[in-house]
Amino acid sequence: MILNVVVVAILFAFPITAHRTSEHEHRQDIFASPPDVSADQTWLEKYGLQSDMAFTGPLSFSHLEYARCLEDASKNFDIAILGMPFDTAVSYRPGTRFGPTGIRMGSRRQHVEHGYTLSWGLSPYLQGAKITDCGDVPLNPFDNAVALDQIEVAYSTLLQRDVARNVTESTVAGMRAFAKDNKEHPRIVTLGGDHTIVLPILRSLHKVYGPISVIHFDAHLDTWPPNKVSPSPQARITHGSFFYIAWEEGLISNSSIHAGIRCKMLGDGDLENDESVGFKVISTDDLDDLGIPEVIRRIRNRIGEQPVYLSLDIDVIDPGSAPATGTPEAGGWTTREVKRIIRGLAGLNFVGADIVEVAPAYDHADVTSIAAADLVEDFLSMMLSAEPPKPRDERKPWVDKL
Ligand SMILES: [Mn+2]
Repeated sequence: MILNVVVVAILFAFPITAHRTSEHEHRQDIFASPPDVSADQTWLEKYGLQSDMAFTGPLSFSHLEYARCLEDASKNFDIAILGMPFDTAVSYRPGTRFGPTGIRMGSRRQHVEHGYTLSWGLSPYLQGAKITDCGDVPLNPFDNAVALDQIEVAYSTLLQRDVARNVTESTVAGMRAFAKDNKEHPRIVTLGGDHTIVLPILRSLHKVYGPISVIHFDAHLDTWPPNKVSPSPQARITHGSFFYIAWEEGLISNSSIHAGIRCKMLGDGDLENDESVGFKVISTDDLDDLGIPEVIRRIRNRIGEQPVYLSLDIDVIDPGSAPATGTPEAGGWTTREVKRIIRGLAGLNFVGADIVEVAPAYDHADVTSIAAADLVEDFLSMMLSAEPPKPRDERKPWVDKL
């Protein structure tokens, strides 16, 4: 009995990557087999298949199925995880080309059979949706014009793939009502990459959905008009100007919203410009003054029933909790606060999401990568829930029996 308890405790601490498939059902727990020194057996005979553990094996997000979806048209899914290793349009520290790999490293303790949380009351992996890690898009690191085209072509390629599930069994209303072709398209959660990658993503989404709203978590506005002395058209497009360009191109509707803004600006003119390209601002301090429920209410009210894209720059979080980013700003939100706001957005009509600006070289003990991976798991729950989870005390009231 005591041995069983110990074994269960060890397995809980070190979950083995064994998916519930017929092949994997035969995998054995290496901790569960008592040693038998007399038997002349192979590993397979004695311990079973060579299972991957949380800290071993090939690197895919949350140990999900990994596929090269761009080249294999037979791969379909409801939600794709897709890496965009791009960092050649930043104004300060580079390094987000390592973001997708860093976030996958941060997700190693996440697992399809360990996805249930108290805060959501569900596991995103058990909602009937097929979620696949589609790998990284090989992007040209020397020519931004080519790289941005590669991002758009890759995104559009996956966006046109058939969804995997029977949509009538969906836990959320299908997005087909918003698509110009009245067809349900898969959704993509992109791992950046610097924030510039959102421009070609919005171009791709526009072809399917037309103009969409954006919920933008960031310390910075990212709506700055392009530098007028730029020597080339390509140099207009940076991680600080891409939303301005998106507005110029008519990709976003005038009902977008920032959350977590606290950067230094030139002055009020920056905010007037920001509003003129379709954004409202929730500042970092607003969270203290208004509280989380009111921040959630304002975002939901702004977006309403429209199709919406979520873009989260990891620098919205305080650099103390997420130091590995290119342009850190002191005094940000905590990871917990951001997670609570994300939960409050479930049920909006999300057509896609990203997390960007993770530059793992500036990290300490994977702090930022772990936060980013955890937020991506929240994105999955958010996209697969018809409404925000009820407070835990409502789901299971506290009963004090003492
Ligand atoms: Mn940004």
